[in-house]
Amino acid sequence: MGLTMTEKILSAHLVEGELKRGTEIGIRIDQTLTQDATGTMAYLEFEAMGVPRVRTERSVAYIDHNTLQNGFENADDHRFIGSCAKKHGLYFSRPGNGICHQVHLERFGIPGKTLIGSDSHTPTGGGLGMLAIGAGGLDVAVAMGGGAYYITCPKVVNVKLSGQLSPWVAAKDVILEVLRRMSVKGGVGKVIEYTGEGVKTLTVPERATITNMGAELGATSSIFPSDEMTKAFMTAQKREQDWIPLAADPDAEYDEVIEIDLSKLEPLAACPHSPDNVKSIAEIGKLKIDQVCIGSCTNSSLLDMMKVAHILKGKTVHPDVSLSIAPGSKQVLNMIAANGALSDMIDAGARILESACGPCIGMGQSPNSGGISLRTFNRNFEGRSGTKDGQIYLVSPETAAASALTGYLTDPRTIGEMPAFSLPEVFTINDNMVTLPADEADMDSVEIKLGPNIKPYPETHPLLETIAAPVSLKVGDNITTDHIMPAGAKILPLRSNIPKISEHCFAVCDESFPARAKALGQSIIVGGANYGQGSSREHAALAPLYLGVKAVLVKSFARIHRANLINAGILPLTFVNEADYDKIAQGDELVLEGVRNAVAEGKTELTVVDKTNGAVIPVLCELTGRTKDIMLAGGLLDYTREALK
Ligand code: MIC
Ligand code: SF4
Repeated sequence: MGLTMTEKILSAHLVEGELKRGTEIGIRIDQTLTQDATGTMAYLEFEAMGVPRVRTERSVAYIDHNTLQNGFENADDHRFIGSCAKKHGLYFSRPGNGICHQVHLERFGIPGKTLIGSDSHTPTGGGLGMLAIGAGGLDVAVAMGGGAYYITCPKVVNVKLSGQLSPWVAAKDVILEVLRRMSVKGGVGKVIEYTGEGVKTLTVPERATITNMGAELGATSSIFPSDEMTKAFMTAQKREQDWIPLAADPDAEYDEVIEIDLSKLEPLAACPHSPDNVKSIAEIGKLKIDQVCIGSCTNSSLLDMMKVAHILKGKTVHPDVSLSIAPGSKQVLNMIAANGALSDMIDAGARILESACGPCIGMGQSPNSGGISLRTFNRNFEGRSGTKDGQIYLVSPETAAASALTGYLTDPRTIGEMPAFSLPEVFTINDNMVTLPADEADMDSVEIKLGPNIKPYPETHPLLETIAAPVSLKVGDNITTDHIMPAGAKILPLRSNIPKISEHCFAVCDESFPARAKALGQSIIVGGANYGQGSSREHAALAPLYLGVKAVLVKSFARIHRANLINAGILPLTFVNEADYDKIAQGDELVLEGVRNAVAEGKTELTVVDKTNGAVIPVLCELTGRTKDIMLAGGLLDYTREALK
């Protein structure tokens, strides 16, 4: 039987387990990336492990999320991360150099390699034929130290592309179509592999738009073949020596097959408040808009910017619309500055932002009250824009630019003929904003620079004999990490300070939660399906840990968040019968008798007794050998410390 691309990369990197779907495997990690909003914690954790130098082939620390510097906090984080990178052997991409995923694609990604990143959109690297996976900071810290990364051996879905996109229909519309078909839960436990004749019509940055938003499917990763198109991209980045071919065997076996004829697609939009709430522009009809934001790791490549500039050239942004544009990297910004495209954008009235995440994570450009905002980003969760009642639609750069001119959601196919756009033969290369690590001989003299807002990892505790605690919060389905631990300009600067940031935990759902949980001392959270979807932020586990949450009982979990809970020593439980969710109310006293023993003995079916109403509820606690030991130890940090002794 032939192999899928995923199986080829996994088998070349397998260090533990067998490639049997659904079982836990450990893989060797070639590259890691971090960004600043998760990076401070990741480097505190790395330091706590006591490994002097990273043991990967390449590890890069990026600064791209917290670049507002609305106080000393972010600048302190940047300085801390820079000093860690220098000392411990990492490349350091300074603020201004661009969004981690865009820069990694341009300058560091290599087909056939494994990459994990402390950011859920790390699968962007799949556009180059990497197996790139988003993970919690602590998992990345362990991988930097040379440890394996553990995942459930994924199912593999084949998305077969045929045909070619029509003019003004974009890669974004492809992934929105996949989201429409599969939903935000459809990718859990799966890698999405793109094959078929249509693949060769898509450039690497277009492929990267598609793999980037595979995160919104809940998928472990998404991957494209490495072919002549990949080679051309890497040659244009002067990295042809790193290119290798990669393709699935013709007789590879897939768990699911989805067929998409690119020529049949039309411009689409994800409507509020979920990336899978997808409709065609025609279906949505005439929608007056207030704001357009172009950029983010999904759609900020050179070609995206060239298309936007072409649409805006010689025109003026509609008087009722604010248009902001953030090119994805210094390379992109440099090139559009040199070829005049930037000037066309400025001329039309676009507000040019620095090459960073910016509005995507609520760092500025929040829309007006109830404002309708079109964004080329990947997430439109409620409140994420910084305006609680903001209505965010996710669209392609082409749709965004056309709409910015008319003031209405506009099908870009109505704006006239599309000229041919192609990638340059050579990109402008200047890596002067990437600082190299100190030589091994000099590393001892590098001082780690902390700041007053950088607080240590919260206190952990080995798993209790019995958990007896009230339900401090009950929430519904599809709770995102933006609900659990919101970001944005006010809260993001607190990422290095768990006691402070925990005061905002669940602020979107219930502002009284942090004080209540703290007063209770110990408690349990109850939730619905797909709990913890979205970001890789381990803060969504560390803040509950700090607030005394001992277990989270839900209908189902999103992959990265479940791993983060285990890493933080919080017990992840799922209902055996989903209907039992209705038997528990907020405030009920729950008891898990003898839970430590049961976990130690490898029991997966446990019982929760609701002391308030007498209900006896069977729950699943699926921990394998390694995750079981992590749980017993009180989390991955304690477990790793023990293992390194
Ligand atoms: C996001 O898009 O939500 C983020 C901010 O990039 C996060 C990481 C974080 O919360 O720091 C992600 O996607 O993992
Ligand atoms: Fe940054 Fe947004 Fe991409 Fe997250 S999704 S890495 S916040 S640009």
